[in-house]
Parts: sequence; C-alpha cells; structure tokens
Amino acid sequence: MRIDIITVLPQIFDGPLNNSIVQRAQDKGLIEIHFHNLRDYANDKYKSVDDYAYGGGAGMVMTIEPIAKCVDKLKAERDYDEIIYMTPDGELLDQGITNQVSVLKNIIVLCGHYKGVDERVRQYYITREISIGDYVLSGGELAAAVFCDAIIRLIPGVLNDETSALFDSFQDNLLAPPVYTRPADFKGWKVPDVLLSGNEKEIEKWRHERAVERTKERRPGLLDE
Ligand code: 6GU
Repeated sequence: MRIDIITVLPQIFDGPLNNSIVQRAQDKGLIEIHFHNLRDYANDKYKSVDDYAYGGGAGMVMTIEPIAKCVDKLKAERDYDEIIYMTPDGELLDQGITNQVSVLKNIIVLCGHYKGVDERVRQYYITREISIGDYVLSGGELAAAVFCDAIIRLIPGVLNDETSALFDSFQDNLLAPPVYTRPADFKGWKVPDVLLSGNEKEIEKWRHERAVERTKERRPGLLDE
C-alpha cells in the first residue's frame, strides 16, 4: 500500500509514523508513506494556503489551488482508490472502515486546517471523509496519524503474529477479553484458574464469555450492530 499525505505540518507525523510497528512496515517494504507539504504547491511568495471566507465570518479557509495542484500531480502519476479528507464532520472511523481501507493499493489523505477546505475540494476531489471522533482537533494531522496507524497494522505481514489482529477489540464487534501474564499470584491477586488449566476449549469459552460480558457492560451498542 502507498499512502500520500497532503499536509501543512509534515513534521507532526515524525513521531507517530516513524516508530515500532509502522516504521518496521516501511522498512519491510509493506507500505510506503509519502508526505507533500501543501506550501510547496502555493503560488504566491508568501506560500499561503488559506484565505478569508467568502461571506465573512471568523476563520480562514484552505484554498483550492494548492490542493488541486498537488492532487492533480499525484493522480497523473498513478490511480488512487480513495482520496480521503480528514474532517470532524466526516464519517466516524471504526474498525469496519479500517478493514476496508487496509486492502487498498493507493490512497491520498488530505489533512484539513483552519475552518476547513473550500467546499469545491470536497465536491470535485474527495471520495471519502473521515472523522476520528466527536471532538475537534487543531488540525487533521493527528487524526490522519491515528487513521494510518489503524489501517497499516491490518496489512498482512505488518504484525509479527499475523493472527493477532484477528483477536483485537472490535474485530468481531466484541471488546477483547482480559489478559494476564506472570506471576500467577501477585500479593494474593490471582490469575483465573481456567487460564492455567491448559484446557484450550475451556479457555476459549471463558474468553468469549468475558468478551461478551465486557461488551455488554461498556459498549452495549456494539452488540446490536
Ligand atoms: Cl479528522 N480533524 C479535526 N480537525 N478534528 C477532528 C477530526 C479530524 N476527527 C475528530 N476530530
């Protein structure tokens, strides 16, 4: 998979996308992440990428021209499966969306700033709009980093133990069951006996029951989906 990220703040991604699992996925050649600084596509000497909103009101709007220039250049080089805009009024990200996107070959991720982008960008370029939750971030970059991390770890070969993503919370609309490791007894706080029993069938049953119980308690809505 190739991800092209269009942003005014590429440095924000240094931490989240250049560590552990995501870095290893890049080193292994399983994914390529390319950053495009929107200011490099600005026309004027001030490298401006935003302007006052028509009709007035507070807040700047990202202009269409630099975005169009950048997206057109990328689209001339290869076909894109999706051109995704990160915005708080987008579709709410969930594991179903990350599963869908993780099988794509080429995607563009556009990070919004200020009061957002000129609506014509959304009308004529964007194919999907994604939000990571009902709260507002200062920009789309942190949301894009979250989104990229969530899709990259689902690409085959990225996780060491390929099956482990299958047992993540949400993968089957259930939260994950509790986990334990050594010691089996810490200050009298004991690990459930069944997990030490070696009885695989009983352990599987216990894990499923705990997953359902935890989901009922914490996220009952997941069980209706
Ligand atoms: Cl994608 N962008 C911003 N700015 N805030 C958000 C978001 C995105 N998702 C949740 N909050």
